[in-house]
Amino acid sequence: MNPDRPDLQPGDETPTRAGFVVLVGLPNVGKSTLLNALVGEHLSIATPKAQTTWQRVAGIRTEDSVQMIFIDTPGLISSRQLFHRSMAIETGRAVAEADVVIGLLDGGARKSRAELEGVHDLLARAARPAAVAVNKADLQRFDPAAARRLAGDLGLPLYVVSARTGAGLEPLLEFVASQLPEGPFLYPADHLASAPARFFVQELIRESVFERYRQEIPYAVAVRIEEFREGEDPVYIAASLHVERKSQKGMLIGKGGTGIKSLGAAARAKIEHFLGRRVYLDLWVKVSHGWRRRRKGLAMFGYVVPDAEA
Ligand SMILES: Nc1nc2c(ncn2[C@@H]2O[C@H](COP(=O)(O)OP(=O)(O)OP(=O)(O)O)[C@@H](O)[C@H]2O)c(=O)[nH]1
Ligand SMILES: [Mg+2]
Repeated sequence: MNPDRPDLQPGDETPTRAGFVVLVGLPNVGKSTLLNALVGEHLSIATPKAQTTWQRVAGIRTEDSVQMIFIDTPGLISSRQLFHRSMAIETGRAVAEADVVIGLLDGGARKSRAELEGVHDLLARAARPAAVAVNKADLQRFDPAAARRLAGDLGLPLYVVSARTGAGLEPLLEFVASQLPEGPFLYPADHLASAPARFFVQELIRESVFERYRQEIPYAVAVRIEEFREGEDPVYIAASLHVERKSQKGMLIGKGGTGIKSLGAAARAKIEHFLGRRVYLDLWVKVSHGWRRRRKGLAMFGYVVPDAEA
């Protein structure tokens, strides 16, 4: 018997399907917003700034006999910087493990041919079922022409969606369900996420940093959860925020500590909503010199460490 389908008798089950559906695309096209819309929960942080997502984030959608594990990925960027290479490796690994790949484009922003080439090449090389989706259909300036060209060139189906309004998601979901391999569910049917709560807490703090600070600050801040005491009420959480330079520490803390105070209040509200519990949030700012440029720095925060270049 299928433990997730106690309503069915042996012999009369529709075979279950399950697998990984990877969302890839340029930065800021709405991959994280789409993952959240597909799962119905704010799991992956999404902000107006490019390169918000630094790691894979999984969100699980189970309906009837199909389990889709959507994987959000860092936006594709070609850059030799160590941390950008780390993110590109992360995205590449997700695609290598995918059962279905969705190449997402932004119908509200013009992109150069060179930029779109990266998406084209990735989808062409992926060698697995794939589709092109063009997002932000709710915008007045929406133009699907580039996405239509890309889908046409690759011989892939095209879906028009709005991650913000949820328009157009059903046909995309039907396509995904039809392409997934037959097999048992990989997670219990009521699970929405695979990462532990502390991962989401760390990300919600990063989201607050992205929303409240400008210029280089959001990109310089790594967050580490130092303590997470769920047995207490309110839940006690201590997190360290690591900047790259001493001057950034002052910018993060702000005059008389006002910056870090209001950051803490904003992040705490998000975390309380996510956990459905009251939270005491303790934030500490530290300097980890140039952490993004050092392999040790990336390892310290759990990011992929690229091999040394030949
Ligand atoms: N109008 C509109 N805006 C959207 C839609 N989907 C996403 N956005 C906005 O686009 C911006 C980027 O969204 P994200 O989901 O963070 O984009 P991403 O592709 O994950 O970006 P990276 O993590 O940087 O690669 C945010 O301001 C979103 O609110 C949509 O369907 N319509
Ligand atoms: Mg993202």
